Amino acid sequence: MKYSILSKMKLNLKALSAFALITLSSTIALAQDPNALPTEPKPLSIDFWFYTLLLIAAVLVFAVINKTVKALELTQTLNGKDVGNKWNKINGVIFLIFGLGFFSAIFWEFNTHGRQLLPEAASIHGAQTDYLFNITLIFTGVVFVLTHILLFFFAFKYKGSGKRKAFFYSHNDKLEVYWTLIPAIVLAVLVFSGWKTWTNITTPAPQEALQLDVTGKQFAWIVRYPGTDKVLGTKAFKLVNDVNETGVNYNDKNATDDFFTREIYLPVNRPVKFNFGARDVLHSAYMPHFRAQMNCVPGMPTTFWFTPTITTDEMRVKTNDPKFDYLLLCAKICGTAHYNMQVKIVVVDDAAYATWLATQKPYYTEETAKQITEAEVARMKAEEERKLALN
Ligand SMILES: [Cu+2]
Repeated sequence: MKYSILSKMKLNLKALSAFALITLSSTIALAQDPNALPTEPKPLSIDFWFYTLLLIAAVLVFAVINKTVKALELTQTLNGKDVGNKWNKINGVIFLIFGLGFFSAIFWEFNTHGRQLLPEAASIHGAQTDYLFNITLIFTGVVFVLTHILLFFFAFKYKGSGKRKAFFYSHNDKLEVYWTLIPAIVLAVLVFSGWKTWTNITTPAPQEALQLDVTGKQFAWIVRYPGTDKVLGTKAFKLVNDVNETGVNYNDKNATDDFFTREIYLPVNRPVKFNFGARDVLHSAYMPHFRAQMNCVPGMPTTFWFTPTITTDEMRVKTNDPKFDYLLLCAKICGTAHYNMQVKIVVVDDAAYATWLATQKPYYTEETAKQITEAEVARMKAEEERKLALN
């Protein structure tokens, strides 16, 4: 008897050591800096061993408590006491405490991080989508709170007891009709209003809309405005070179007055249509304050239009933040400097927009034309060399 327990313990000890060795060695391997030179192993920090020992200690303490309780219960059962009801009471109380903690955490989350939400939508359709979001949140929020109160409170109130017997209730047709029909109607209303709003947002842009060409590249946005003719010149990917970054076709007379900007200026209360493109990989033009987002796909033009309703100055007052600025960001993880792909958007009144517009100069001049031709020659030469090398 003694021998067998001892050998079993030894076996367990061996298994435990093997497990610890595998776990620790693989964790150590993962914890190393992949860029570090192999000759200079990174010293392990004290934190690693501290937390590993803490974890082992916690597991052991838990195991000891578990075994002690089991032994106590066994003696109680042997003495003829019913142990089951005691645990039902404890579990019921734990449910109640957990439920209260759960709701407190939700309240904390809303209160703390709710303040970091976006300010009011600065576009017409943005207000509509926000309204949809709020309606959905109210419906689902009420259901969420009610069902969770019932879940935690009922688990406490109707915990197992020797005095009560469960009531057998097979089914109720009326009840089933109610709890199928009511959610079905509510969801149908939500889906229908969502579909209607989306159809509204994605209608073709009005004729008079300001047209902008926005191209994503690793890692910047290239913004082109139509010049005084208000028509963007065409572009073709075959014309892309180091100078003509988006491949604008300058033989098209609509292109010669186009200009590029580092900041997007938009006149308030006028529709603006964005023509999106990408030079290399997928990007996503994200303008959170206008509730606008559209993927920018290489080789596939995409568009989105909206009408800004609040100028930058007005928003600075509303948000009580004198440094507030609207932004165009990239919402697709497109590479190492993805986080830095941003352009400031300035929404101004008509007069300020006209003043800004008057200061912009067409990109295409004699000088740039020369540069584009030179870059094109260089590109073709490089292409020839590449073909020769392949042959
Ligand atoms: Cu990007």
